[in-house]
Amino acid sequence: MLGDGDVQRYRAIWLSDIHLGTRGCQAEMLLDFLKHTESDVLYLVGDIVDGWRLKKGWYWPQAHNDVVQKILRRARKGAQVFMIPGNHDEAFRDYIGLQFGGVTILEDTIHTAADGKRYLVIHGDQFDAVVRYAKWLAFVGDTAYTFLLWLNTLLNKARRKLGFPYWSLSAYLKHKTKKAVEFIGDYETALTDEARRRQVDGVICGHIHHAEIRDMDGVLYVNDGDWVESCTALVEHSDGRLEILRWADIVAARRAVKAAA
Ligand SMILES: [Mn+2]
Repeated sequence: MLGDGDVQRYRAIWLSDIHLGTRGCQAEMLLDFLKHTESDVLYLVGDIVDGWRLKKGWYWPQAHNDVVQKILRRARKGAQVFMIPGNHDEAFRDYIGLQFGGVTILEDTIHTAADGKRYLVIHGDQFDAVVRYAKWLAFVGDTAYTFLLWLNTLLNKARRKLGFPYWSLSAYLKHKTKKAVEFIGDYETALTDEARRRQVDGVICGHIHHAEIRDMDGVLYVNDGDWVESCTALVEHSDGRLEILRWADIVAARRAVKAAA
């Protein structure tokens, strides 16, 4: 259990689908995560900044700036920081191999864990075309989805005022949709097929806003989730063990302990 001032150290951290520049971005929750964690390596696995949304209108509150500053500070303090662009921040794909403020931009990369296991780290949108329910995916980023995220933010503002913990409306709805569930399955297959092709032990990706660690016939499928719906991060412990942190649950547990004290 993390107290207010505690910082947990990990070998590596993966964050993706933060969507800075959108109203759906749970930046406050992410700032809390960044305050309480450290790592030797930090992977930003795509859709960190939402270029699509920013093109339509500038939305950049202080908290979004703070996220960028906190990440750059990690790079200055000696953490290895890699950014792997996604489809919403594909403008960065023009700068593959370059370094900005200590952040190295890569198309994709291989992470070697402490236990020797090798993982392909990639955003995942590259596989949209081979996935049957790509239509559902196109939904991510469009008006209806943006509306849903807005509703989610509003709902959680009200919940917070009433003392309830964060709860993702959009993640809940996604699980209720049969097509969405089928799509997730196809996406997992496409990504683990690519891991097999590259002869690695697993794949670490993002893109579909659904955190998961699953063994797919001997190849590990890992998705670090997102910071617009579920507020999840992937971490590697010192022994190579991978774990998904659901930060809203961690914040709620911390508040409960504080309230009981
Ligand atoms: Mn994406």
